[in-house]
Amino acid sequence: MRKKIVAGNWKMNYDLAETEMFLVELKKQVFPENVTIMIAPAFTNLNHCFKSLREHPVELVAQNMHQSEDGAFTGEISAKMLKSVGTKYVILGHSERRAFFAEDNAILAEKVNSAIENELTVLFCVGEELKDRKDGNYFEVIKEQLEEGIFHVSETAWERIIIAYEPVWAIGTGETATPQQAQEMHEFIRKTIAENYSKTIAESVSILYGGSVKPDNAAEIFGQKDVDGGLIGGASLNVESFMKIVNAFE
Ligand code: G2H
Repeated sequence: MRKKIVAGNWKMNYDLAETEMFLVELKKQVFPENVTIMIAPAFTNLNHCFKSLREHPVELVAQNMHQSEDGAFTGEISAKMLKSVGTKYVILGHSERRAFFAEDNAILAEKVNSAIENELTVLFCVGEELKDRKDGNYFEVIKEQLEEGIFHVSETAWERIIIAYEPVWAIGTGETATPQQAQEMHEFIRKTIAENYSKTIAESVSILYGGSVKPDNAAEIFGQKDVDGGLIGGASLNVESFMKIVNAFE
């Protein structure tokens, strides 16, 4: 049985006081047992969240990390540092990192290695741009991102990998992929993993959908056969809407 996951990607939102307000509300909630709930606050608030959520079934995710263990990389954060403050997961390859911070597949492959070596679980994002969707070459784009960014890892490393399909044209735009478009791509991703590794690995990997998931569209998207949950941006910043999404599984 694949894990069902709902992860909130806070992006560059919420300072410490705002984070604390969110946590106070979040800790009042009843969490379903069949869903793994994750939040990805800013680096500066990870340790506070870790201490605050110790007794609660909410996993902590970092939004990025540097590929090196340590050294002269001013302003960067390593996998080891993330682990030391209670973080178990890291988002790598988010389209905003690819677009605004020039993270290419080669850098992402190195980041994946460092995360796995440090026993973090990677939420590896892939997604095509609107032009690719319109040109009809979106499967090729996703295949290349997988091949160059993550298909170098060993079979055993797949225990620490989650894939997030986030079509760039649906991120923060209010435009969501249809459930059929999401299912079609998730099925393709699973098939591609099976071809490069094995059917067993492909069947065990959770593949999340991301891109304008909201309380009113989550159930239909999560109801697709190969969709195992969501990576949620805007709608995860409010506890009520986040919990509606968490509870959207059948
Ligand atoms: C996609 C998603 C979260 P949103 O970036 O990763 O954001 O739900 O705001 O489109």
